[in-house]
Amino acid sequence: TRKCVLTGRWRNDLGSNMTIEAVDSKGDFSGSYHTAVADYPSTIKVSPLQGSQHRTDQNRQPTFGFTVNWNFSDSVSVFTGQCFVDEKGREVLKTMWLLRLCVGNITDDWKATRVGTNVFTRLQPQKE
Ligand code: B9F
Repeated sequence: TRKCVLTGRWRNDLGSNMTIEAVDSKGDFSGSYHTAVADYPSTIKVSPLQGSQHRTDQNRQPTFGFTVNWNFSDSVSVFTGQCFVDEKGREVLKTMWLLRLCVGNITDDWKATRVGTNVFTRLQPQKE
């Protein structure tokens, strides 16, 4: 099987787009995230992401995590997942996320974290 590479442009099942820049020798990467959904869609802005991939070059289907700092709200999301190559040779990122909302009082902490899953596929599939 070919190697799954994080660098590039991706779209998820919600229609959100993200771009991941080069992964460095430590596995660190940065990028940008354009969410397709928000409570007030008119306020959406492309937001920065920072991530880390496990053991660069050691694994053909690497695990990774990244943080998105939503610059149009006071919330933060973290994603973790694995980069797979499916049976048709297409790269797929299977992820889970936590979205932390900012609440005004510690008594509201219980309702401040949302959880979900997202599946990303490459926007412009690369040839062999
Ligand atoms: O809409 C979110 C937000 C947080 C506080 C006010 C607005 C920020 C964008 C989150 C995008 C999530 C989804 N997009 C995606 O691609 S991150 C996980 C999902 N995957 C609305 C009001 C309170 C919480 C959400 Fe808010």
